[in-house]
Amino acid sequence: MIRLAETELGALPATIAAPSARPDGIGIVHLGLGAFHRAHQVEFTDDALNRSGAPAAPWGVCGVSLKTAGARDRLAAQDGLYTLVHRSEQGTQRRILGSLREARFLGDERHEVHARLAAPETAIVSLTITEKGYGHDPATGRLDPAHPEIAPDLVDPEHPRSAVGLIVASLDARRLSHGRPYTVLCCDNLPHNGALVRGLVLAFARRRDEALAAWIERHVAFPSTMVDRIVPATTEADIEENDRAIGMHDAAVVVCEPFRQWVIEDAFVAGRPPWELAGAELVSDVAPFETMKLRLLNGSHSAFAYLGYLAGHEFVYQVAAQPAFAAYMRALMAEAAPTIRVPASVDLSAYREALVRRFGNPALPHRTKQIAMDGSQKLPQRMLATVRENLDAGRPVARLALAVAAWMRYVAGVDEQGAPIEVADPLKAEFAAIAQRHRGDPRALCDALLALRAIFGDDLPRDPRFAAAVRGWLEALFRDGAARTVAACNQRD
Ligand code: NAI
Ligand code: CS2
Repeated sequence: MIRLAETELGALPATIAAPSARPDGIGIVHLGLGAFHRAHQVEFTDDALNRSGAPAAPWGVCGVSLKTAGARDRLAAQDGLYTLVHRSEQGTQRRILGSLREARFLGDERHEVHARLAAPETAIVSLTITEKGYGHDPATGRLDPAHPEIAPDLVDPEHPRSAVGLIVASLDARRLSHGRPYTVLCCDNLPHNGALVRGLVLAFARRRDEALAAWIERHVAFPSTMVDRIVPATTEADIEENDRAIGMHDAAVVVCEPFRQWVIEDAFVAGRPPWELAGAELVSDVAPFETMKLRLLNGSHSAFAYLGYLAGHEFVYQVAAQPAFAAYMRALMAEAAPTIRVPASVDLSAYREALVRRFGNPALPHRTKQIAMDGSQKLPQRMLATVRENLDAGRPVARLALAVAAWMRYVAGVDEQGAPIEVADPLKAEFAAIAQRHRGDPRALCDALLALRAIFGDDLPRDPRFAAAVRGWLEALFRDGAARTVAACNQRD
């Protein structure tokens, strides 16, 4: 079978949309060449350039993987081209995206990556490196100088391996050469993600050189964003199915839901593509949108991941199809809703119902296990911030506490059939040691996990309402299982 490449575009079936944009120059370096970036930002860029009437404008993307060579290898062999597949009950749509012009791997192309980051034409450095990729303390948002990815970069800042180290090194090179800054655009599911990354970059820079930190503070922009589109990991079956549909081999296909949203703080120091032409919302304050999405969508997603996995459901749509779980999701969102400053443009109840439908999309198998990853990095913004605000206001936290207890039951590492759970998390070794120490004693297990300051801070373990609620649910999960515990929770007022 021929391989997808620039030279093969003419051989695509008429039903497959060829790239609507093919930028001539590179203006964006993206760190974290994963599925989400390629299903979201790249599609927005293709559409923006196409609708601007300048499909070749120099807003091409150089995608960089910091960790593994796989994505680079797959994409470089296809001139950066790949298929984006929208799947829903209404059907499947495919298109080839064209804005990704280069794929690099830091591990064996350090010089090329650094040259791109230092190039005056590079106006934006965007990121999707997952919540765990920033070397920060999730409970405080501050840089963790002892973090395994940050500490070596502080010792050897000329050869950074972390994203933060790489950004600081390239900004220093720009300061000392042509002096042109760029905009740092975080597209990860983190709270106030622009301000958070700004704080990390400045903290790292200050440890190197106060003058460098001052320059970054004065010249570099870090707009916040809210990003939204459900993009499961690509499977072998997805690749085979797509190859049959496009009549050629595409090793880099990405599958997603049709829905997409991107809300961006409009603060750029060196220009940006006209993303508003593709439906992106350029605003002065992203916070209401971000809080709404992180607490309602991602909060429910994580609750469904842990409770659904424990109840034996491999995919999110299977969990959403259970009336008791759908009822629980609605109640969980109702518990979080009072903490949300609803954006003027949003009908919150319609937004919440749309989330239930999106989770229920049977054409998009999204593994509960994938979402269950990195809970230590996700719980603070998805659940614990909501818990704090409700506790302060004397509002209920029962549904949130059940979701936290389900995370505890999951990281204890053994499922309801006694089979081991493959816990993926930077703190998994600590979880395993705690679970071993407190096997058979859910209350002690709960207290030991609550004592993890990097997740729960100093306040939540000491809050008797929260601690008692989580302890109670964890005991119920071990005694009755997830399905019956969710049903019992729904009986609560
Ligand atoms: P993915 O697994 O396809 O890609 C993750 C990328 O991050 C890979 O390039 C990987 O090498 C890199 N990475 C992982 N750990 C890293 C580290 N410590 N330092 C540097 N790079 C690291 O995942 P996907 O789907 O692209 O998601 C990535 C992030 O995008 C999520 O964590 C989330 O913040 C955001 N996102 C994802 C959505 C989705 O539905 N997949 C939707 C909205 C946001
Ligand atoms: C998911 C998100 O894996 C996860 O943690 O909750 O990636 C989710 O799919 C997106 O945020 C949807 O926009």
